Amino acid sequence: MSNDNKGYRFSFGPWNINEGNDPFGPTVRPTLPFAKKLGSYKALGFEGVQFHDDDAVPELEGLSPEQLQTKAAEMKSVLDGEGLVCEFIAPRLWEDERGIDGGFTANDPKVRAWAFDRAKKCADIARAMDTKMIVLWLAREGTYIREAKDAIVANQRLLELVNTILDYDSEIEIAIEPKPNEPMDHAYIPTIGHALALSGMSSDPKRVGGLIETAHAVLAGLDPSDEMAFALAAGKLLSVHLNDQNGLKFDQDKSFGAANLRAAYNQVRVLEAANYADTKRFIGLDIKAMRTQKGDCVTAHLENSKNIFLALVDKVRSFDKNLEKQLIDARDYEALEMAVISHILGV
Ligand code: XUL
Ligand code: MN
Repeated sequence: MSNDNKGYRFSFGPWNINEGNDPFGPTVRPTLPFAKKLGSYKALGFEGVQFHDDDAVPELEGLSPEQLQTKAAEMKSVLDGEGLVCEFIAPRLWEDERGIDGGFTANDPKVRAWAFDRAKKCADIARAMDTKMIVLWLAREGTYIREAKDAIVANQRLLELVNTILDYDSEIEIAIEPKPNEPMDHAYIPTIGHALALSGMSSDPKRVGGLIETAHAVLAGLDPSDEMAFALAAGKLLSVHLNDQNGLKFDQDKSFGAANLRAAYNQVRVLEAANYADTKRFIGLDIKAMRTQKGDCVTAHLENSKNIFLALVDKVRSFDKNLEKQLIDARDYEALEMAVISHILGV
């Protein structure tokens, strides 16, 4: 496979080079130093690094604002040295003990104050690392039982969060990454429809959009390409997390196209139809290596997913558009379906 990225820019997060632990078993691979992970990006044809706030500035909680700036600037020069850019910063509240029942929607006002403050720190880190984008994956902002929180108030608090970030930094843009469940029974803002409704209610809707993850859409029982289309129609698809998901179970983060190649084709198709590559926004991956995979620096899942994406770009571009039009005009969707499948299979 060549290194031609066909006009697209690719990113992944350092957590995608993982140690293989899951809820039923410990790590099976060593934890790599961050520098070693960064070293693999260019070699694999990736240019963007997705960061949680504490990936960018480890142990940020104890730092003064000046120290935070210095550490973020240091990470920025490390990226510069590697020829990489930061795609986004995402607040990681869910690993802190204070965030045990969520942060922004926590019932405890002290916890909410901490969470809102952390979102502002994210904006500071984003500015120092030369990105405009904050990603909100709302991990524990939901409930295990409905009676635990006031859902109306919780949604209002999420709106307050969005407005707080927008006010704090007049250049920042917010990409909400919806997910319907896990770790919670039900999460608030489960779909892109919810995310864009929140955007519409915000003080500056132009700066609030979505990041759509394939697996999250499938977990919501929705088609990822249609979720992307909804955001694209509003001009609000700020990024994607391509991966795959085999039905309704835990969030699998499989390689792109590995569970449903036709759905993967359709995600590429909608991105191509919107000329997403021309926006220079990233094709982000969010993929776990299989626990069974041997080796220290396990990256095949990332390379494979990018190659599958690029192969599907070729498939989308080479599909016979005249035939497509004829079959649509004739309303012969049986023939259209067979034409698509034959094309994907190469037969
Ligand atoms: C969780 C998930 C996160 C976000 C970043 O399901 O997808 O890794 O993408 O916080
Ligand atoms: Mn994700």
